[in-house]
Amino acid sequence: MLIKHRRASDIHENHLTPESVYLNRRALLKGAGLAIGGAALTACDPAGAVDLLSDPNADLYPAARNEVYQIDRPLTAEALSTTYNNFYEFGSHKRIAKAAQKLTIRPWEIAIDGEVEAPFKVGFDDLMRKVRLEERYYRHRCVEAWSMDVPWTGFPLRQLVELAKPLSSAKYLRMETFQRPSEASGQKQIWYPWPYVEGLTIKEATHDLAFMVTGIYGKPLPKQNGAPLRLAVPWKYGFKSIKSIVRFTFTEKEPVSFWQKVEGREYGFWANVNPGVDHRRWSQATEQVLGTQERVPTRLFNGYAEEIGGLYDDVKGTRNIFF
Ligand SMILES: Nc1nc2c(c(=O)[nH]1)N[C@H]1C(S)=C(S)[C@@H](COP(=O)(O)O)O[C@H]1N2
Ligand SMILES: [Mo]
Repeated sequence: MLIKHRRASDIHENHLTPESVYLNRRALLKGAGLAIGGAALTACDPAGAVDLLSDPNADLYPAARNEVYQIDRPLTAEALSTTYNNFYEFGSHKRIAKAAQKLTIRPWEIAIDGEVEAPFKVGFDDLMRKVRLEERYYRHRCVEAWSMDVPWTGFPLRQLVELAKPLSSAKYLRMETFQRPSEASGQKQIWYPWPYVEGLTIKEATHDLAFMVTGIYGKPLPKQNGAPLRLAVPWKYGFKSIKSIVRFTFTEKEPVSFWQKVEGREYGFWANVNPGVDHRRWSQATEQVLGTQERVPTRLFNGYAEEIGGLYDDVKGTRNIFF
């Protein structure tokens, strides 16, 4: 019986968690709390830890790490990145981890449609057998001027684009989150334009950095971080990294995102990180590193300028890619 109560963290933590995480966590637990954007942060245990023994994809974790993606800062403590979340479907504040446990993630059907050879639906667990998982350490920069450093597990979005077989008319990929106000009380706030929508150009979606995330810290993704499937586009502000995706639609026209609809003067389609372009209400020059007392300079494309290379050569000059 005891084994049933083992948490994913008990099983994997000792051999998986890099030392930096422990150090960071210890530092975090020592300090009573810290202020970020006015909110007090206190340390707590990872919420909604996934029970690996009952997860149908447990055999896929931990995935081999892709060493190409390095970060020059310690990883953010798991206890912090799984309890300090933006997920407006569960409330417009950071403490949504508990409320997010209401989300039903099995079964989870994903629709692929629009400008494709033939639209289809695929269950998340079936999709997991069609892709190759790997682990990547990525920086994450929220538009609110805080950042974290996360070991994601997932697969390049390009693999999903290839499965979808888009037509040459497909210029953009529109992604959509679930719409279930009975599970996600934030969706009862009818002044928000639910469901959450995000979009990328096909060129961006097939860039190696664009990553579909299914896990974190070597385990399946907790609900509050966007289970079962979310995006990570680390050179863009965090709101582009849409969570709990149920639909991928290939389009000719540029999709309009959730945040563009909420406040089009503050949130544009591109949202590429640039310390030299301020938000309408605050500076983007520096960022508060979650779990530390440090404010550090923000970097162009969040430090991914080299990887981005000539990705925007054809749009530069015609569009402001930093909005
Ligand atoms: N569906 C959905 N996706 C979302 C959000 C959201 O509110 N709803 N918030 C975004 C923002 S602003 C950020 S910073 C990241 C936060 O991801 P995390 O909670 O895993 O750190 O998710 C992004 N994806
Ligand atoms: Mo964000």
